[in-house]
Amino acid sequence: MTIPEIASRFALPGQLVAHQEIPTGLINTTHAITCGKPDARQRFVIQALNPAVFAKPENVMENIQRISRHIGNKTPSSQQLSLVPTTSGNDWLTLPDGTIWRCYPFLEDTEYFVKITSPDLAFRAAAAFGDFQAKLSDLDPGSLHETIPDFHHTPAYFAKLIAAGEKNPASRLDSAQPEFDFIRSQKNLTALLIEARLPIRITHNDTKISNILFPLNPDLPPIVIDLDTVMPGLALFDFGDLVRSAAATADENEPDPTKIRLDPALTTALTDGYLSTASAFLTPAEIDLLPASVKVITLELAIRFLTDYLLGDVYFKTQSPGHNLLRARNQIALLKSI
Ligand code: GN1
Ligand code: MG
Repeated sequence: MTIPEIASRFALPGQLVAHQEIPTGLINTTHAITCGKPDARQRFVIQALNPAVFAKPENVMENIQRISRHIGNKTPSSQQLSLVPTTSGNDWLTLPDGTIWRCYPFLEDTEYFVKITSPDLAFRAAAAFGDFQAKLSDLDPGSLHETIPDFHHTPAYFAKLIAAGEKNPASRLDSAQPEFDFIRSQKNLTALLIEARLPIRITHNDTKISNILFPLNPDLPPIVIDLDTVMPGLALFDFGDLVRSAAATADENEPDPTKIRLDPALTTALTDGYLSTASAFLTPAEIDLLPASVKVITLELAIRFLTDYLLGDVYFKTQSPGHNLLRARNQIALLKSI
């Protein structure tokens, strides 16, 4: 189906006049669409869930529906993502081949960052993710589907990397031997969070900094987006992933890994911001492990990128054959700087 055909299945205000792919995210396919009369143009985002990543995409959508309603009872609708229904009144569109599309209003007058430079912005971003967890802290984690089993099970990713190294299906191990050996030496770190017996909460699970939209009007609160992986998890998965992405001096795709390290001032601002909204529900054990979580999740991403490189780039979208290896090198450089 073409994008205009898919767009026509959603309850949009008027004819589609333009559409354009937005090349963000490493997983889903996203298009911005414009519709309506010339004097009342409105933009929307339509997105297809990646079937290779989400085995049961309807479970992803059920989770999003449940948490959006829960948060919606506590938040003005302009400050959260709310699904645009289909013409038959469903919250998402299922095509005959099983592909699921969803539609959101385009959040205008906002900006996002792949790298944050001001401590003030870092504080606001972290407070937004803490607030997101806080708003979901009175919803039973058991009421959500685990849409990607073991999504932040770092030891399981480690085991997959070792298996990929042994099989070496794309014959790429030679070109990644130092990275592979370094990660292998970090085995003990992989189990640190999983074995700490921390409480299961509802967490975002993909708190990289580009998953926050900042309204240009600084009086409005930041908006947390990309709810695909919201499911039961550990609070520290979110904190660790946030700091590794927001306090790094360069982003995941930086061509020169020597430019990447963790910025201490940004790390402090992120910690203070997160605690400003999350300290009300975090346990002392969770607070103690905040710094360690940054290491674990950085290592986890290094493992995931390197595994995908060894498997021949089957998971993350890449722009060149060495892209996942570069991403792994960047996460390793970041880990070494912590
Ligand atoms: C993926 O597609 P995106 O960029 O939202 C991945 C995250 C990684 C991230 C790294 C479902 O997220 O876990 O941290 O790439 N999402 C999934 O950039 O695997
Ligand atoms: Mg995501």
